[in-house]
Amino acid sequence: MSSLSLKQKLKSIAILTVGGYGVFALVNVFKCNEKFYKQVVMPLMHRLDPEKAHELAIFIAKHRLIPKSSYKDPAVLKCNFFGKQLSNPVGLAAGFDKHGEAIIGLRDVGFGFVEVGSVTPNPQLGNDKPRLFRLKEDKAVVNRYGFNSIGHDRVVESLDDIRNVHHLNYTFGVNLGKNKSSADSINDYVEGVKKFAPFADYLVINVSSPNTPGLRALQTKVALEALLKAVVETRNNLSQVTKPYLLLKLAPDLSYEECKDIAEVLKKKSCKVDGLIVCNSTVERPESLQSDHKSESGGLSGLPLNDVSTKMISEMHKLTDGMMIVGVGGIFSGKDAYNKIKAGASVVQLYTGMVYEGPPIVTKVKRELAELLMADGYTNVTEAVGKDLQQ
Ligand SMILES: Cc1cc2nc3c(=O)[nH]c(=O)nc-3n(C[C@H](O)[C@H](O)[C@H](O)COP(=O)(O)O)c2cc1C
Ligand SMILES: *[C@@H]1O[C@H](CO)[C@@H](O)[C@H](O)[C@H]1NC(C)=O
Ligand SMILES: *[C@@H]1O[C@H](CO)[C@@H](O)[C@H](O)[C@H]1NC(C)=O
Ligand SMILES: *[C@@H]1O[C@H](CO)[C@@H](O)[C@H](O)[C@H]1NC(C)=O
Ligand SMILES: *[C@@H]1O[C@H](CO)[C@@H](O)[C@H](O)[C@H]1NC(C)=O
Ligand SMILES: *[C@@H]1O[C@H](CO)[C@@H](O)[C@H](O)[C@H]1NC(C)=O
Ligand SMILES: CC(=O)N[C@H]1CO[C@H](CO)[C@@H](O)[C@@H]1O
Repeated sequence: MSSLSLKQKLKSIAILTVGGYGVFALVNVFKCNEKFYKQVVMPLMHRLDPEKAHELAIFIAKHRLIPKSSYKDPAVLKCNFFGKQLSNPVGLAAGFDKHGEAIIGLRDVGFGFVEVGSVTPNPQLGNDKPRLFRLKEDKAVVNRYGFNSIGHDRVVESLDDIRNVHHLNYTFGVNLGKNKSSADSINDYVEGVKKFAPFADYLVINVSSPNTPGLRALQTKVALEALLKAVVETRNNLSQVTKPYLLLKLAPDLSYEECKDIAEVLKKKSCKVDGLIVCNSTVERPESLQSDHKSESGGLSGLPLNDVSTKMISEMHKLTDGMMIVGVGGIFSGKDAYNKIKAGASVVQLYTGMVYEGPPIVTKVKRELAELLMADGYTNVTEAVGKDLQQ
């Protein structure tokens, strides 16, 4: 070494350093390193237009270019999801894999289950671009995609392939939408139940707030009853042995009175769905928002939704006497997931967290959740469900 000139020394140090960083970077990508994604990969993704970044993420997941997570789900994360056992309770929320293209890749990332959709009966383009905005300072996203969908038939083809060619033994649901121009929205959901029943473990229909003062109470209740009756009867009439479960997804913009009305309707035998998803994105804009894009119209998701969602979960848990709840809204950490579970959620989902931290967020949430459960002396997730409400 001593015979090398100073220039040569500096050069080799430079090569080692740069080369070292390169190798380090590669290893980290392949290990799904959390910090590396958060600090390097995702900021690079964020130089892209948000919708382009979403397309790229789908492409990567579809072609299984993300290596399988090496994290092995510990026993404490095992949970029961309508009789099926999940290896962990952290699912992917609707809106990411809208067309059911990337389920296997998303399983590799470590999600316990995936929700495809929303899928509309006929293909539709959705709203004009731009329609997706990052609110970076708020760790939030505003979207007004307007339910762009390739339509039932093409998504059915893809799911049929996954179940009957790949024989995938993995839990996924389909979120059913309605065509924008549809005159009969009940029929759109009924069609969805029939089309996706052979493939999906569960199906989701949604209730957003009409957001029209005076149009509340009675009309909401009557309309909801008609919708639920139709989908529940359609599901019950299916001839297949294992029928899909039905979940109702609620908007956080519903008032407490509206939530009470919904809970009342859900008690009727003819309207009995199997669970709730709490909650969808919000049309509200909290005062706390800092980002430039805060006034864009559309649904707001991410951190600002976290507490709103957790509060709504505990309200619905109480109002429905402990109906099964999928908790979603602003989950970025194991603690966020744990809070929702203690508020009454049996499993959770996330979406926006992945926009900011990439796929490693799944392992992070799972690892932290497992630590919190064990620290509190639980042997599995199910034992902690609703614990905050029993004290
Ligand atoms: C870009 C984007 C698209 C979405 N599309 C749908 C959708 O098609 N159907 C649906 O039910 N929810 C949709 N959602 C709502 C999410 O499923 C979820 O309820 C909401 O984002 C709150 O979770 P989060 O804060 O973890 O993102 C979408 C959310 C985002 C960010
Ligand atoms: C979780 O624990 C409870 C009680 O300890 C037990 O009854 C249940 O079967 C366990 N669930 C799973 C999925 O292991
Ligand atoms: C599917 O996987 C579960 C565990 O996740 C297992 O208990 C079950 O036997 C599997 N079913 C089939 C048909 O392989
Ligand atoms: C879907 O949209 C079309 C028009 O885009 C509408 O006519 C139809 O009623 C909707 N429902 C179904 C089930 O096709
Ligand atoms: C379900 O089956 C019953 C009995 O065959 C029938 O009367 C009813 O119309 C069916 N409902 C739906 C929504 O298919
Ligand atoms: C969710 O909320 C948005 C607005 O925040 C609304 O446009 C949409 O219809 C709701 N439902 C679903 C299934 O996304
Ligand atoms: C995807 C979808 O069909 N969303 C619907 C949710 O429910 C409201 C009404 O409550 C509809 O306006 C949305 O189109």
